[in-house]
Amino acid sequence: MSALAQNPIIKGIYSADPTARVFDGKLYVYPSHDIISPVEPERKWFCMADYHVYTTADMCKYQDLGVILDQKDVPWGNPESYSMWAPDCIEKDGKYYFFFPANVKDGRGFGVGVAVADKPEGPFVAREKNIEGISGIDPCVIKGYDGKYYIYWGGGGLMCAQIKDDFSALDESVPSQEVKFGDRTFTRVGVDVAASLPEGFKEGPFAFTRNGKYYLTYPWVRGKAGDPGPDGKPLDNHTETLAYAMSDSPYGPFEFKGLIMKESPTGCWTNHHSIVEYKGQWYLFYHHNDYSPEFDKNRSVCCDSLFFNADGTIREVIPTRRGVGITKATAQIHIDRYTSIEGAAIDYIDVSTPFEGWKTIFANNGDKVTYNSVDFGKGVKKLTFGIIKSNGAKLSVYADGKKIAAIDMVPSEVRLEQTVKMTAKISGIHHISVELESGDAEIDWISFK
Ligand code: FUB
Repeated sequence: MSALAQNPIIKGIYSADPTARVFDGKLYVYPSHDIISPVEPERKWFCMADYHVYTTADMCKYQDLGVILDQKDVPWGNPESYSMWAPDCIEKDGKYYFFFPANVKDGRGFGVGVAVADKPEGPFVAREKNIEGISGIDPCVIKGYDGKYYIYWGGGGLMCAQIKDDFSALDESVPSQEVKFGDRTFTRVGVDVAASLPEGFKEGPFAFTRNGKYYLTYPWVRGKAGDPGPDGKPLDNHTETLAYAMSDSPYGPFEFKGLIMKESPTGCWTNHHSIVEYKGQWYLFYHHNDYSPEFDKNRSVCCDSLFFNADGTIREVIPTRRGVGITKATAQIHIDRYTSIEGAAIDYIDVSTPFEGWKTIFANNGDKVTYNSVDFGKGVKKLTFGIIKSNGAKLSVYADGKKIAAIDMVPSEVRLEQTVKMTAKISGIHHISVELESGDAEIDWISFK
C-alpha cells in the first residue's frame, strides 16, 4: 500500500497516532493501525492488532514497509486484546527501540513494552517483559540535553521518568508516590508533568527539544460543553485539540503556551501527533477520521507544515487537504485535496467505500479549485481529466494565473478519461487552478503528460 503527500497521507488502511522520526536521512512514520474488530465488528471502539511502518524520502510518496510487530508476538501482552495503541521509536547506537502500549496478559490495564531491531523497518523483537512501573499508554522517549533518556506517557495523568540507557527499566532516581483513586490506593511512578498545566490533558504526550528548550505537546480538551469558545459562542465541539507547553527541564515545570491545532473539523474525538524536523522544515503529523466519517475510531494520518515564531512559540497549524510536498505534474493530481476552493464542492466518490477517495463537483460558472506546488519539470504536452460524469462542461486550467489548457468535455454519465493538448508552454513548479466556464462536471483527478 502506498501513500501520497495529500492528506490523509496513508490510504487504503486506517492509521492513527503517528510518530514521525528521521533515521539516516529518511523519514519514517510509526502509526498505530485501526481496524474494524474481526471478533466483534459491531463493537464501536479502538481495535488494533499490529503496527506498520512507512517511509518517505520526499514527503510525497510514502512506502508501507509492512507489519513490524503483531500482538501475538508480545510475550507480556494479551494476544487477543487488540490494544496496540500509540507507539514511538528511537535510535541509539545503531539499534532501533520501538516503544508501544498494550493490555497486559497478567493483571489489568496497559503496560508499555520495548521491541528492538537492527533497522528502522524491523523485524522488531519484543522483549520478554514490559517496563516495570509504567502503567499507561502512549509512550514517547527523548534524549535530554543532559544526555539522559526520558520517557513520557499518558493514562491516569501525564507522567515522565528517566529511563535507563538500555530502556529496560526506569532509573532508580525516579520518584513514586501513593495516589488515591476512588477507594483504591496505588503507587504512581514518575513525575506528573501536567501538574502546572490547565485541566483537560487527556493522553498522547509528545515531547521534543529545540534551541535549549523542552516542548511538551499533547491532546487537550478545552472547556466543558456550553462553555464559551474563543469567539464567545458556546464551544460544543469538545473534542481533543493539540496544545503545548515549554520548560527548561524534561521534568518541568512546564508553562502552558496554547494550541497547535484546534478541534477536528471532521468531529474526530481524538487527535494524536508528533512533530519532526526534516530537511530544514518542521512538520506536524496528526490524525482525523477522513476515511471513516461515521466512526471516529477508524482514523487516518495527515501531515502539514509547522512553523515556530522567533521566540520559540509554535504557530497554530490549520489542517489542510493539500498536505505537503511537491506533486509531479505527471501524477494523478487529486484536486479535491485542494489548497483553496471557491464555489466548487467536495464529496466522497462513493460514501459506502470512502477509501476510493473524493471528487470535485463543479456546478456553477466560476467554481474554482487551486492546488499548490505542481512540478512540470521541463514541460508537458497533454492534460488528461479523470471524469466521473459531466453534462458537457467547459473548464480552463491555469498555472499561476496563466491559462495553459482548456477542455470541452464529452457529455457522459459514466467514468471516462479525456485528453487535451496544452494551449501554452509550461515548465517548473507552479500553483494550478481549475475553473468551470460552463456546464457541470465531477472530476476525480487530472494528470499531465
Ligand atoms: O489510538 C488509541 C488511542 O487513541 C491513543 O493511544 C490515544 O492517544 C488516542 O489517539
